Amino acid sequence: MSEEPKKLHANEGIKTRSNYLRGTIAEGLADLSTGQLATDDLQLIKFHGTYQQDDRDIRGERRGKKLEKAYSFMIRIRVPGGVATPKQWLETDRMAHEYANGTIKLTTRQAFQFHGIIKTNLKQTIKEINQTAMDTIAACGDVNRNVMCNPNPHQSKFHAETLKLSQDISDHLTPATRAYHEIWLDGEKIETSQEEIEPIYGKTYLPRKFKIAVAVPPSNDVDIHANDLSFVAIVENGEIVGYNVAVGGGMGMTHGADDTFPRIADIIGFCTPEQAVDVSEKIVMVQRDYGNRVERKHARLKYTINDRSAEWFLGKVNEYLGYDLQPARDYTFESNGDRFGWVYGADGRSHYTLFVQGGRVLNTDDYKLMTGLREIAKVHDGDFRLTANQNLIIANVSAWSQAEIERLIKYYKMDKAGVESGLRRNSIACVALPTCALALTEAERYLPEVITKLEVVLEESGIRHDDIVIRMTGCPNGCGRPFLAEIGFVGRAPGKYNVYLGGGFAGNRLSKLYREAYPEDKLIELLTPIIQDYAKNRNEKERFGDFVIRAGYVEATVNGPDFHKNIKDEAFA
Ligand code: SRM
Ligand code: SF4
Repeated sequence: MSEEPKKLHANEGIKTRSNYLRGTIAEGLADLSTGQLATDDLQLIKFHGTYQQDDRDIRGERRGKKLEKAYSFMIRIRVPGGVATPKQWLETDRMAHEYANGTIKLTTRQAFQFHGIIKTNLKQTIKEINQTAMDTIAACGDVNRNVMCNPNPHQSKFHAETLKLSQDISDHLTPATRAYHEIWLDGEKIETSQEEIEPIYGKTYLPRKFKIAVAVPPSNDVDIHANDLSFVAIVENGEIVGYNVAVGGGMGMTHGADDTFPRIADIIGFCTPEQAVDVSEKIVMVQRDYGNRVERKHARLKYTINDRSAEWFLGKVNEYLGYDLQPARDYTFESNGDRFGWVYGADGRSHYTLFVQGGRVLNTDDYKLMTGLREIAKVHDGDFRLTANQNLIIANVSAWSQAEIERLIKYYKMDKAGVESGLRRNSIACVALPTCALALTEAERYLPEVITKLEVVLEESGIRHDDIVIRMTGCPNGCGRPFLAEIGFVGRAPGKYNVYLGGGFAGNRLSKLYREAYPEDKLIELLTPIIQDYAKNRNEKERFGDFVIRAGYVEATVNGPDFHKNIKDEAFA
């Protein structure tokens, strides 16, 4: 007897019925009786770059008063390759105050996020974002997202080329539906009888989100191993001769479900610069056709490849391309962090990388970061570049404006940001509470405090200024890429974190679970002896992530499926 076909995930039905992502979003926006949208539309609005959320800090209080949750919306603004003009910065700042909660979040994928936008302001905000030549389409949803690009300010020649590639890929893979323009920009409505065609995606788009990055070695700041697809620039004789193609990286997993895991990407070949957009299209199409549409937790490209093999995947990609990818070429990554302070480009322009704690741009009583950046944007004639580590580069500063920008950086104390330690400068925290619906613990609001306490230990151990990559997320979805950090804290339950150690400094090795559901007030006590041991017994230039493996704190993780396997534990079982 033949097996019953498995039932597709409910989201597949929502996409199919949505008439190319329209659903009843427009009607929902017009309904003033509630601050929320219809259930199916909550999945569809993600493709338009927005999420419905509620303020979790006051959820209990409102429940007690029998009030509707405090609904609001998060908007993710696509910033192609992470490059924004000073005018776009000023407009983003304005909208953050006029419509959102007065802050801008610089995300781990080089985008801006607004939080706290009420439904009645949602359309106007998205409209105004588009008026600034930025948009929100496909910032989320089962499609290709914002394509990341190494911001590389000091090698402007390579940057121009890789930025163009990331923009070309992004444009090529943007959904073709007119729904976005109709709903948010009052675009002309296409008759429903007139079938729209999505040439790349088809009616049901992809099984799951899809992420692409372009890296320029030796920097792996875009963390290629967290992406479905990456292009790694290969430079020979001062020219980019092509790109290695990496597939099947990803972070998200579910606690207690060992068949979900983070995974390092496989390098499957090399393509010329002219082939790269085509390669991205065909890889997306293979995933469209072979990705799992039954189990959403198993739907990312990493599982498609892991379930079948990288060789099988390469065969399919070559088949879809109609030609073969060439063998991969050699390259080396040195780090996945940012390089702070001033660097001077060959073209006479200078660039300042500013540490932004948790990527949150706001004013506090003693640090007026938001005002400072606004003042800089008013006099800046270059651009701003968002890094994949939630930091900001004031890039392409001309010789005549450099003195003034330097003065503003000092006046607003931005030169003091991150100077406390190499740990802080290499930190990432995801948003988590109070806006993220999936957060089990704090992250952005808590990691700075943990780092401050660890800085005392680092100081006493004499390694305060050594670079160590530390990342915290409020759940195992991994938005801050914690499984690629040397120290990773991942929310497990309120007040409890899983502690992971041993990620590679260049983002090329996953970490391993060291302690499960560890109480937050014991984290410093847990890490203190390890930091002291590292300071005392490390080899010359040995990184923290390498040391904890050599010293036997954790086993090295080879790749995704063995992420949950601790050979040590087995030996003692
Ligand atoms: Fe993420 C979902 C925030 C980068 C893996 N992510 C979410 C949502 C939308 C929660 C939700 O679904 O309700 C979070 C919104 C929180 C809020 O209140 O703003 C959220 N993700 C973020 C950001 C803002 C974190 C940050 O602090 O910077 C990052 C926005 C990036 C962007 O501009 O597009 C962000 N998310 C990532 C990354 C890192 C990356 O891509 O380099 C990952 C891990 C890489 C990966 O995809 O494997 C990531 N986010 C997820 C997942 C798990 C996906 C999976 O395969 O299992 C979810 C949950 C989901 O998709 O169901 C998720
Ligand atoms: Fe939310 Fe989890 Fe992502 Fe943090 S890692 S932003 S808690 S989904």
